[in-house]
Amino acid sequence: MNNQELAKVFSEIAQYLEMEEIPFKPQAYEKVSETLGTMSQDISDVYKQGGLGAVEEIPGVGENIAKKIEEYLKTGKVSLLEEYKKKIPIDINNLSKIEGLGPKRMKRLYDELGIRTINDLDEAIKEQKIRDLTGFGEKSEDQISIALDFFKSHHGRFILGFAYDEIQSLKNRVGAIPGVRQAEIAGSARRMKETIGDLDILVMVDNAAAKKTIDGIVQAFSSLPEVRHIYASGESKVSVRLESGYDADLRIFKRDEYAAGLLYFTGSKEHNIWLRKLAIENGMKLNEYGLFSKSSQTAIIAKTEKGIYRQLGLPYFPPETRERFVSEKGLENRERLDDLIDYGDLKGDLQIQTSWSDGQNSIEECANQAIEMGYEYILITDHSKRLGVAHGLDARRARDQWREIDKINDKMSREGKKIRILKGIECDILRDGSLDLPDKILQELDLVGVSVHSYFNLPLAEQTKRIEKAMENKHVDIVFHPTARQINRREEINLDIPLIIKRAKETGTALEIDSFPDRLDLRDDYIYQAAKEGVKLVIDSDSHSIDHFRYIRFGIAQARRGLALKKNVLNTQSVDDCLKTLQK
Ligand code: DGT
Ligand code: CA
Ligand code: CA
Ligand code: ZN
Repeated sequence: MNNQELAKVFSEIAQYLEMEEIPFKPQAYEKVSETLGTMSQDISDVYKQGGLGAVEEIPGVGENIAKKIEEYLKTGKVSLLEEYKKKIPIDINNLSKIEGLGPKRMKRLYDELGIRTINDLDEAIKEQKIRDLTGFGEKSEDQISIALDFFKSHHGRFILGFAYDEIQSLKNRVGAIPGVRQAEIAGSARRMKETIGDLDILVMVDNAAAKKTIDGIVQAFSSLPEVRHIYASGESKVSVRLESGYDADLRIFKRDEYAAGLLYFTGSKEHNIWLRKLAIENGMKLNEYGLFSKSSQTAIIAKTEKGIYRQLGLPYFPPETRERFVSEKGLENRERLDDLIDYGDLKGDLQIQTSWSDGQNSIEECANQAIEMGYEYILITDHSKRLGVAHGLDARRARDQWREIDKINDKMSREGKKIRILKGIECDILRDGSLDLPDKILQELDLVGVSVHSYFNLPLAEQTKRIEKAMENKHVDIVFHPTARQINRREEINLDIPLIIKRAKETGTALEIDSFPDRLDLRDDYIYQAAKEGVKLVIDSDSHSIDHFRYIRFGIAQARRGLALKKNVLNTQSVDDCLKTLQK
């Protein structure tokens, strides 16, 4: 997959253009970068199958950008970027991950202090050099310093959702290597953690597999085009750096050992330690090669993960839940496993942006995509007017949109398509907790979602009050991405979470689990608390393109990690029930 690399290239070009203060173009490049970064089809396949013409079909891609894509696919480089890199040689890729450090500021830091890298930035902060630049000051220096600490502590972990397609295709390639009976992803990726440190791949071979077969698998894996560098290669394992930038460990197990290997390398480490302790307490021994009885140190007594759990007197823990079950005490939650929300339980998606604001597709295209997903309904939630950059809707355009939705609903039902398009909004919560659109608009909508897109740094009491006030509005049904974090980029806003959960319950407001891979907001611990309190939850994709609908998987995984039950999640219900329970 070249998509992620190419997305990075265009994002860097966008930032260079902005440094040069070239109007409009930066936004165009940034948009294409986002599209490439999240589209499901491999860009090199698009080009191979349909040439430049097909590339130009991609939303936002004109002739000029298409040619640059072609140049990259042919040469691995885009000359415009190479020229910029010579002129302004800074590590944009990392520096731009520092919240608050936009292109113009990066350029000034380079021009005036010679800052090219994260290390340079670190030193400049330690020497308190940044505060003396005009337009920066002590407060800016502090903010950059905090953002830098955040960057350092999260650096090196990859967002699972953005790497997922590549991981699946790698798994399939490994599965096709001769002698491989089965290949599976283990580790944090199997637990569907938000981010992964490295990738763990497990391979099963026959019990009788010869050393030659196993060596052949190690060899074949090491020479896959996805592998850039081999760190270490042993008898039945190999560690590599992948082209996409992260590391992968491959391990090979014989059929009889495989279940214990899978259990061990799925983790979490704490889960493993607990299981090993339970085994010892029950006179057994558990390691990555098997569960052994006391009487015989050689006979493996369980050949599936389920079997191992059963021997230990435990229910089967789906991988997503294994971080939450790490001691006897956790077992008070064991009956929640029976009713856990599952992939495929959702009947509708409740956060979809269309081309009416900053989405890429029309309402009708989104409705058709919803049918593909097997949904019965979707809620259209374009942004409200305060988000000028997103062309948010004012009252007049909201009304225009409702007429359009009515028309498309009619058209689709005439065509025999079973989907209901609901009228919604993603309305900005203003600084004081009031809303960006008047009640007389909100009351006309099927469902109203509200969210924070500004003033991220308010103190705890003020920020909490702000959300509370929004929830108290009788038209507000859902709080979207309640903590407003962006993984690897921005911390959560300051919120008194227990109080928000309590007030959500009292006001009958639902909290969202936003599935977009770099949001996953609420996070699992908050989902756990909210679900236990019986707060209404919804899971949706926050799609800005029909290519994003598939991200719903990560929101469902997040909900499972928080032990949310099907009944906690209201868009598992049919459209009428869902509306009845969600509307205040
Ligand atoms: P990551 O890679 O940081 O996202 O997280 P994991 O969980 O994938 O961790 P990783 O790749 O270091 O190891 C994979 C699994 O192997 C881990 O989830 C549990 C198991 N494991 C690794 N080291 C230990 C250990 O020292 N003790 C035990 N009991 N299990 C371990
Ligand atoms: Ca790992
Ligand atoms: Ca590993
Ligand atoms: Zn948006």
